[in-house]
Amino acid sequence: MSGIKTLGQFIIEKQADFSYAKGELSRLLRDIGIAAKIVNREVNKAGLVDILGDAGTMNIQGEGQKKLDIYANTQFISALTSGGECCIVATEEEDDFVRIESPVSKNAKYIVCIDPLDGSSNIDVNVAVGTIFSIFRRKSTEGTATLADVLQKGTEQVAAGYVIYGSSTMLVYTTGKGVNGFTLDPSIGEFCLSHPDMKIPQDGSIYSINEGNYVHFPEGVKKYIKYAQVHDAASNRPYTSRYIGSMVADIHRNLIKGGIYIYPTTASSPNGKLRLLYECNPMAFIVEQAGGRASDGFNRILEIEPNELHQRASIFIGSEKMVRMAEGMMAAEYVEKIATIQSA
Ligand code: P6P
Repeated sequence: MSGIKTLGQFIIEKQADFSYAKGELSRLLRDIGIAAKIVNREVNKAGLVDILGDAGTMNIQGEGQKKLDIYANTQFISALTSGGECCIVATEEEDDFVRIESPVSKNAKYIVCIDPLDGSSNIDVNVAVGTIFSIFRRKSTEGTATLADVLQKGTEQVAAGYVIYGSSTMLVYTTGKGVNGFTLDPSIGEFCLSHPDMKIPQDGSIYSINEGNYVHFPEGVKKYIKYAQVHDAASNRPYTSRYIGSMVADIHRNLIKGGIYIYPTTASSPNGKLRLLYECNPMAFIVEQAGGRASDGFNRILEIEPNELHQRASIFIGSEKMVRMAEGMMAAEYVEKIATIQSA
């Protein structure tokens, strides 16, 4: 395997970057990689085995769960349990956090927040889906970890990553020292370094948003969409609209090509749709580490104080110049609202 660097080799090599590291985080990332390979196998067989379609259950969000949602959730919890480095898993598919209690997890010090299979509405139509994970070190030092160990700001993450099950399967992660991408080579069953030191272009010409919700968008978002559609060759406009319906796939494309992904407040999601702990925070950590920007339109995502497990947030994430432009239009709307109130 000359010239190939596997995920495992890379993790061990980078472990030296952390003086405190005794291998626990390395083993935790290994465990996630193992579960991702198992989920990938089922995603790739979907359609051939009875893994498509609805599970007939709802998650706490009131969303219908797909069979593959449940399968992926089970695989990641199982891998994290047998790996012994994780004491709590907070997952989109469980109402409450899952405390990992096994003889090997007795001194586990990591918390994993995860969306086991994001974009699962796309599974039945063979469109890319993904896994998103966020890793914290528990803050409590005695007894068993509690909800307070889970509800940490995004700035406290020690690692974050996603897996995209697309034309190829990739695992992209950061531990706060840049972003690296690994492509699964099925012939050897290993994730191999394929995208070292990923950097998002500072500007771009792709915008990703579900324009079907246009009438319910904040005025600042409406203004940004109209700005994106103006013909102005000097600024590469009109931009291209690309919306896959899988956050992982849309953000992965924007990470490579440049672009902005926006999920603002809408009538059906007055606090935004995406979940702070296991969607917004990890993707914000990754994009910031790649040189991009992520906010809720006003505040840095990573600085938002979580109050509950499945807390939602608006998200504007991607190329720094594009996010700043959209934030400027959100701020202008806010200033206009204040002026209107004051002049009333
Ligand atoms: P809508 C998938 O359910 C998800 O959480 C993201 O992956 C995706 O970008 C978004 O929701 C799609 O939501 O309301 O546009 O269908």
